[in-house]
Amino acid sequence: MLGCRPFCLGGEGADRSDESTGSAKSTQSTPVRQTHPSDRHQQSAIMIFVDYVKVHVKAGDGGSGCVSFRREKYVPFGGPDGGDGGKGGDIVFEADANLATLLDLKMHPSVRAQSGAKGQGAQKTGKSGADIVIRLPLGSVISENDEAIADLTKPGQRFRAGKGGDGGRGNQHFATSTNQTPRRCEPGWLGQERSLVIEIKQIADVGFVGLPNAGKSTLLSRLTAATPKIAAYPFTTLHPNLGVMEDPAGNHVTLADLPGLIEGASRGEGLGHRFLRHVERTKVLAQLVAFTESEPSYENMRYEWELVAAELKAYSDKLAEKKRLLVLSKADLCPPEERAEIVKRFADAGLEAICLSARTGEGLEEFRALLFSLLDQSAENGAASNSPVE
Ligand SMILES: Nc1nc2c(ncn2[C@@H]2O[C@H](COP(=O)(O)OP(=O)(O)OP(=O)(O)O)[C@@H](O)[C@H]2O)c(=O)[nH]1
Ligand SMILES: [Mg+2]
Repeated sequence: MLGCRPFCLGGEGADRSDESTGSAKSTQSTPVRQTHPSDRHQQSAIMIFVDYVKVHVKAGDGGSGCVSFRREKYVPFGGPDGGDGGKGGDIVFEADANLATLLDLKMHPSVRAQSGAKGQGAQKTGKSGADIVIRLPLGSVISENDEAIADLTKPGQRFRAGKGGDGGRGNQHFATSTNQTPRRCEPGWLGQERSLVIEIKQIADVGFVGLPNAGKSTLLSRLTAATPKIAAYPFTTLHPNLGVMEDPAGNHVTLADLPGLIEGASRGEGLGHRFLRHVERTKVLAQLVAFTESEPSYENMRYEWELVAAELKAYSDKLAEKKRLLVLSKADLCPPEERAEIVKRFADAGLEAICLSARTGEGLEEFRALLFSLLDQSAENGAASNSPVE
C-alpha cells in the first residue's frame, strides 16, 4: 500500500477540536467541527490527482569487460577470451491513454534501472540490465532545466529519458600483434542520470474557466457524457475533467472543465492557478459568467469577466491572449428583459456574449454548434475571425 500524508485544502476540511474561544470552561462539550464526508472526498481527490512531479532517473550502468584467457587441454596459447559487459537498462516513459494521474511517480520519485552484468570468460557477454518503462498519462510534458524535452501526446508514444551505459569491452578486443596477452579491459559506461519535471497538460480543444459555481461542470455534463461532480458550493471541482463532444459527421471536440478561479488565485488563493496549465494547449477558452438570482447586473458580471482575465494574465501572457468566449450561464435565473439589457451592454463594450442555461437546455445547441465551427476554422487557418471571442 502506498502511504499518503493527510492533505488539507487551505486549512478547510480539517478536523479541529480546539475551536472554542478561550472563555471560562463550559460544561457543554466543545463544539467539534466534523469533517464532512464530501471534504474527505475532496481531500482524497486532490491527493489522487497529481499533475506535477519532480523525478530523478538513473539508467543502469554498463557492466565491466572481463580479462580472461582460454585455457583448454591441447590448446596452447588459447589467447584472450574475456567477454564484454552487459548494457545497463534504459528508462523509458510511455504515454498511456488509460492513466490520468502521476500519483505513482509522486510516491516513487526516484527511478533506477538495473546495471549490466560483468563479462565472463569464453567470450561471454554479461547480461544486460532490464529496461524500466514508466507509463504516463497522455499530455505529459517532460522538462529538464525548465526546458521541455518531450511531449507525450499520442497513446503508445515513447521517450527514452535515461540511456543505459554500454558494457565495457573484454580483453579479447585488445590483443595486438605485439601484445597477444592483453590484461586490459574496459569498465562499463555510466548510465544517464537526470533530474526531470513531469507535468500533465491536458489535451483539450476548449477550456472552461470562471469563478467557482459558475456552472462549468454542469455545462460539461450537458454537452458530453462526462459525469463531473456538481454541487452548489465553491470548489466542487478539484481537478480538471475532460469530456468529448461528437457531431453527426464524427467530428470531435474535447472540453476541459477546470476548478474555479478566484481573485488572488495567482497568489495561491483558493486552489491557486496551477490548474491553468491544463488549458495552456486549448485553442479556445470559454469563460462562464453566471447570472445570479439576486439582481444580476452588468457591472458585476463585467467585473467577473475582468477578474478572470487578470488571473489568466498573471499566470501567463500566452493564456491571456488566447481566444476567450464570453458565456453567460444560468440564463434561466434572469428575466428575459434584464438579460437582453445585459447582453446589449456587453455588446456595446465590444463583447459578444453567448447566453445559455445548462438547467433548461436553452442555448446549448447553439453553443455546441459554435464550438464545432470555431474549431473547424481554427484548424483551417489557426484563427476564427468573425466569432464572438475577445
Ligand atoms: N439555475 C441554474 N443553476 C445551474 C445551472 N448550471 C449549474 N447550476 C447550478 O450551479 C451550481 C454550481 O454548478 P457547478 O457546475 O458545480 O459549478 P462549477 O462552475 O463547476 O463550480 P466549481 O467546480 O466549484 O468551480 C450547482 O448547484 C448547479 O446545479 C443553470 O444553468 N441554471
Ligand atoms: Mg465544477
